[in-house]
Amino acid sequence: MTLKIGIVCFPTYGGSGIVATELGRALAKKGYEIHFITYKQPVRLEVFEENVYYHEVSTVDYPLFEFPPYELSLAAKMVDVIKYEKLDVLHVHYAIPNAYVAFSAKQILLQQGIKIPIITTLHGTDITLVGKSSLLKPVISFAINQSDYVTSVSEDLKKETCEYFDIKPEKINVVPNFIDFGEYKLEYTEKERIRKERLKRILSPNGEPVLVHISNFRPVKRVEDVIHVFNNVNKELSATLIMVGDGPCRDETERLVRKLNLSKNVRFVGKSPDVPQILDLCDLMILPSETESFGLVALEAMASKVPVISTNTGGLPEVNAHGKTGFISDVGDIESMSKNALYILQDEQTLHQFKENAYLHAQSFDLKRILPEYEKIYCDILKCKDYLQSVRLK
Ligand code: GMT
Repeated sequence: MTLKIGIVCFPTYGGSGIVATELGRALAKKGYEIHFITYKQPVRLEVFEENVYYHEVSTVDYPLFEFPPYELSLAAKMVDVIKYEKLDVLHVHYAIPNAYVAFSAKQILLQQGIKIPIITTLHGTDITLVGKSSLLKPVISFAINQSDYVTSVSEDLKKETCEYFDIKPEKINVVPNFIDFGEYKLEYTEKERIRKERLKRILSPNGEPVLVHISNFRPVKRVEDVIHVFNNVNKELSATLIMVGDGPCRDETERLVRKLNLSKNVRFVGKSPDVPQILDLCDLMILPSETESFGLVALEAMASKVPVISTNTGGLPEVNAHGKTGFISDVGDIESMSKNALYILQDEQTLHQFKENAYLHAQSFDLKRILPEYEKIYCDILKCKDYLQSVRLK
């Protein structure tokens, strides 16, 4: 039996899209037939991959519409793909608007005698920021409650969701984000080793530590805190900082770097598809987010043996083990983050120990361990009496 799974996500650089895409690709490698439904080719998806299909949502343009009705187009595409491709299950990532739209599609299909279970994965800002608008609250509560199965990427996000919305804890199951260790290469051919050493020399000609921050440069990431922490570190020991990503706070951050006279030490590289390659050159990540339901970049860093200085907000303490894989501090506590960064970087042995700890801890989030959890959810949901008809034997 080949299960046909529809995956709906945001296709851009955000963490939820990355998790959804990596999940789909991993399932496809195991033989599941995966149908992505999004408005753009997901960033980490190749144009052609075995068992993977991509269905683009295009919006309706008409002079009357000041805002193209995206939700309508998405619902129409879901209905069309589920029917035509005979999907068994639809997995939507990010509650807004995907969970609500999936519910509408499900109702439309029910009228036509087609039953499709909906799984919703909550990622973070869909609950902690956007979802907390009092206007949206009843719609989000409804959409989550109507999903046949709900997962959240951390215990903290589950707690927040249940506290704020009208949702019972037993409705939500925590399935943490994962890392595909196959992508994080720590062994090199001679040629790759020479290339890495050459790049490392460019970034730190005198063996200076290389710090890194990766985000979408939104206010929630508190990117200016990264610069202040780096400034304090750099006063004690000369260092380099790589800023990866782009977003609304980038300009003001670049101005701050100039003001603090740090331009020679800080490199803004913009959005990059080469995150593992960049992390491979780094010694320490700084993630001072205001809120972070999981912190996928922290996990990506740890998988590359990069310890993490982060805040203690949201799901970050579930990922970054204090005193072991890095340190966690209160939001905005620049002094504590700077002190902790300097502690890790104080000598080679301490840094080495934190790097090894980070790598070991990241392995508990290995794709090999998390993928079966999702597979079990798909199988459990399709074995429900109500859905038996929609499981086809091939
Ligand atoms: O805000 C972002 O960084 C993007 C956002 C998203 O949904 O794409 O990220 C959220 O989902 C990620 C994947 O599950 C989590 O790792 C991030 O922690 C979470 N972001 C926040 O909670 C701010």
